[in-house]
Amino acid sequence: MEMTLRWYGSKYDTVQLWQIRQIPGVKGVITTLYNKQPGELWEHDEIRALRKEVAGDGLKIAGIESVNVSDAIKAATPDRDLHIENYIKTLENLGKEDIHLVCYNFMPVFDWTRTELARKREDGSTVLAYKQEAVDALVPEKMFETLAEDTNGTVMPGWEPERMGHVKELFELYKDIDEEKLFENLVYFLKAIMPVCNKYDIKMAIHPDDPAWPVFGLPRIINNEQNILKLMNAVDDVHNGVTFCSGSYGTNLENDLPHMIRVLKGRIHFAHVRNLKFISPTNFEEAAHLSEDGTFDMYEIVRALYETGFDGPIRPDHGRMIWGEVAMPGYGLYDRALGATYINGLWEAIEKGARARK
Ligand code: DNO
Repeated sequence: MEMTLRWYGSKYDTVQLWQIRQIPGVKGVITTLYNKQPGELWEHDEIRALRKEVAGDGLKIAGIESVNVSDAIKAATPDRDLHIENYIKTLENLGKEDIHLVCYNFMPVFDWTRTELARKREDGSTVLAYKQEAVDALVPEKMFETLAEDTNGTVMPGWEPERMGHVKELFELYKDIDEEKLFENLVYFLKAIMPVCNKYDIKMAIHPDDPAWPVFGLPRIINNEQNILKLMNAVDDVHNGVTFCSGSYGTNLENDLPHMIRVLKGRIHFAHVRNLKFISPTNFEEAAHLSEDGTFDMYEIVRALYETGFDGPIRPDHGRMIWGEVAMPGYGLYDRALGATYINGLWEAIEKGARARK
């Protein structure tokens, strides 16, 4: 595996590249052109400039998270083919800059959903949290208003004001789209981009739906073992792969995470490793990465990745806000650095243990 940290770019992130470089074992970042709207073309020179900036601090771009897929593609509106054409050109431009991993999601309207951005824990740290009753009591257009105060002045991924100003219209697009139709649209998109992915060896890694059940009545299709395997089989090409996000698949306690990693062997191109603590099956908060702080056995998750030969980028995910840091909720420096260090420790122990037993 290759340890990385997500970085939103110098205009948007409170964390600097030089700080990332000082985290033991981190040699690359997962980044994006954060100013781009879904459906827009990423020009070659913009990607080149980003690569050079990252290289200037001694790091590499280990992958892109995300090249967002537009609602036109997800809902198959008349603009779909134009947006796919832009997506293909974007992939080509990424390939020319030697970038071979792209994370994306296929969630309608909203990317990840949380109902609190700063729930206080016993030790005084704050974390992202989700409570189904809070979602049920909200109209979708109001979700962002209720959270706005806690974003610490940052733009959160997937919650861009440009899109969130049009939530009602976005909902309209999906009024006739059920799970089956959404799945068909995803397959249409993947089949269209596979030739360019093959040409430049770009691994597409779909991010699971978070939480892994329908929110505000919108369909969800990447949420469990059966559905992700269905997608792997529908487009049976290694470039159609998975971002294994323990914190997203893990929202559904019926998902057996180490088992899912094993059945997805060879198709996991990117891993997000984080822990959750459940108060009830539909009320959870994000914990420190350490197993004992949450519900998941992080050792078993990392062991499954190791034993299936996972060799792609991995990153700690949403961190707690600790030590007085003011940053994008979930994306501060301190707790993610602790997470990276912990995962590195698990990996080294598992690897050396396996070698010693040979
Ligand atoms: C949130 C992230 C998501 C993820 C996208 C991938 O913190 O996990 O925004 O990056 O869903 O496209």
